[in-house]
Amino acid sequence: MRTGITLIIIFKTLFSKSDAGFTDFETPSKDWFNALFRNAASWKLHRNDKPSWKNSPTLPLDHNRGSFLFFSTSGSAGAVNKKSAILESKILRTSNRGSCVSFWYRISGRHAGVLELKKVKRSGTDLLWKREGEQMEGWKYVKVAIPINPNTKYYQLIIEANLGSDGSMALDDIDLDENHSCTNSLENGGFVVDFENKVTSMKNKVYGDHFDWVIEKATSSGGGPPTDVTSGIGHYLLLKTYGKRTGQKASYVSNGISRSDNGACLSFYYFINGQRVGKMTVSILSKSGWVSTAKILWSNTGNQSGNWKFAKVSLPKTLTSQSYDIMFTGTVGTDNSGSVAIDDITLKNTGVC
Ligand SMILES: [Ca+2]
Ligand SMILES: [Ca+2]
Ligand SMILES: [Ca+2]
Repeated sequence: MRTGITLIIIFKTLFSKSDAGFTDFETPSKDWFNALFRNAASWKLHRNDKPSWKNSPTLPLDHNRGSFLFFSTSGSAGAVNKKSAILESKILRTSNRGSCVSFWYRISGRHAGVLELKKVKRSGTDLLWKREGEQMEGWKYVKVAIPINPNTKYYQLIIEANLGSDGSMALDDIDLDENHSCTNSLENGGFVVDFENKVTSMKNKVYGDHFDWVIEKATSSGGGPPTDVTSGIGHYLLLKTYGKRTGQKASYVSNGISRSDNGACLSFYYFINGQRVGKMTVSILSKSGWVSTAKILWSNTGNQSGNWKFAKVSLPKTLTSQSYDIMFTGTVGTDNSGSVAIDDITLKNTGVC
């Protein structure tokens, strides 16, 4: 009897959720449930090891392990006609240290629809994150800070899929930290700058340029991109070219990054919209604070499509052998009616890309 209990405990330790707040859908979730609303469909659990799913070209592969949640209105995978599915968390308690949720998602199909993360509380519902339409291939990772609201003691999170005419969505590995805010610090002095909180790793250059970049909230009327990268509804860094003269520059620079013996990897999203709107460059100052050591590693000019694009730049170890800076510089072109923006800058200071 005792052995039986011990075995159950060991089994539970090994195979149930070992991390508090982490749900990989390999075992029944204790934290997340299908919401039973009228007119709502359910997220379905799929396992890749079932033969019926294995050969289906339409199904995404689990990014990590065997099971994930899947929702589709079309084809063999769906067999439902309802257009929306809502996954809801257990009841959560507001922490004065903040909370953070991350998960992997995949949106497939040309008219896939909208996937949203919302906070539901007594006084109403807040939209925290949103993705719409076809996404690039593969699973994507997102990390979202849950805003602290001292007037809200309890709340729930929901992940809501509203499908379009043709597409599917999938979810896996939801990590919910109820007692810590999202950290934007990475190993060895690396960082993430998403412009959603006070930026501490980078700043506007004060000397040697002509004006400053500004942090703006995504709106459809503000002249910048209508969405940001972090959440779709957050903030980005914008180069306001209106009223500026051709050739004027604004630089945004890091605060001094620790040396790395293996180089580093910088990635970011950029948005350049308009003809001849200007130029954007990324430089490394191989001696922190010394502009004379600047070397341009990446550059791009106007005539872009007006979509967010991803860029990745390797910083070779020859340039990171002492404390260094990275610097984004925007230069105004002959047409100052377009826009240039940056979001989700990630510096991994442990090796090249
Ligand atoms: Ca999984
Ligand atoms: Ca400046
Ligand atoms: Ca952002």
